[in-house]
Amino acid sequence: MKRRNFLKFLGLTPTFPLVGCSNEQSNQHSSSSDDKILVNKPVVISTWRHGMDANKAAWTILSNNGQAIDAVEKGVMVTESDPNNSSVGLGGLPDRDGNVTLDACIMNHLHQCGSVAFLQEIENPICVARKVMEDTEHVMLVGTGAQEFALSKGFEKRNLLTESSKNAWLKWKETSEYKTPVNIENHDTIGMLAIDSNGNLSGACTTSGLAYKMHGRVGDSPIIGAGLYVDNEVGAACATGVGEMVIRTVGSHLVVELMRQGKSPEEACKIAVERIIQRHKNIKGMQVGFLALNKQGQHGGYAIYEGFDYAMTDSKQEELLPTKFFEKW
Ligand code: SD4
Repeated sequence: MKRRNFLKFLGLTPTFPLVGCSNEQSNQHSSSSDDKILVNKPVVISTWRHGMDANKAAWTILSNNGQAIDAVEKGVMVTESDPNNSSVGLGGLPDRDGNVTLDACIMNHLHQCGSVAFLQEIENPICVARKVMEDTEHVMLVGTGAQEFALSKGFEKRNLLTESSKNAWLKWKETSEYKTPVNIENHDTIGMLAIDSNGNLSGACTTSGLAYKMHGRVGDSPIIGAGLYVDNEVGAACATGVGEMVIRTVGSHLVVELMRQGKSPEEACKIAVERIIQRHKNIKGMQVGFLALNKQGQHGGYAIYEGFDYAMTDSKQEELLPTKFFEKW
């Protein structure tokens, strides 16, 4: 008797069994009856404390047998539309010239993806990214082209600079001193990963990027493989933090490929963080965190610095989990 069937026979249906034990299992299609027994699903995870509210919207869909792609889109929209979040969508801190410019991408279980970058005056860039994925033959639209596309799809222009983000920018302008603002205290990008009741994975990532960045700067968040990557045979990963460091190491793709080789989500994220540290000379004070979710519904994260939490919701719990971090400075 196969080990899986033996455990089933004993009535032991461990949540995360046999993960990474063999290619045979990780390559199985989600509809196999064995997977249905072994996989913890649905599950949704997302970056930072604001992920708790975003997860609630995603869970409404997942708990009603909805699709992961709908869950991640609706989930991160909550954060995009929250004026109190200063690094995503409405109320996001602007670039050094006072423009709020947004980056977002989405990827589904069919390996389809869509992305927008340097998009202005559209409150929910994730929905535009989904339209790029579904209604065009392209993956990525940027700047005015992305905005024209959004308007053609019925999205409306809106001023995304709130009183408070405008005041913060005006205060910053008094010194105009540019320090990479993403340090261990200041993170807001939302990345969300979900596995639905059919065992299909999807992910979404959306941000207004680094505050007071150069006009035209694009980070990792809209770049498939950097800020987000999904491979429905293996798992999904997303990143938060200083995007340049994530782009240089194609971080989320690296995490997924490490899970393909049998690493757990947390181990994969840890190795990706170590790669970033190895490849950069001076990263003191600069945070990067990864989250990962595998095909069995296991999840984990890892960051350069302490303080990176993630929201996790499954049928048993709704909680904010701390990640481990690099300790060997
Ligand atoms: C960026 N990765 O634009 C984003 C910023 C971020 O938490 O994640 N902030 O580089």
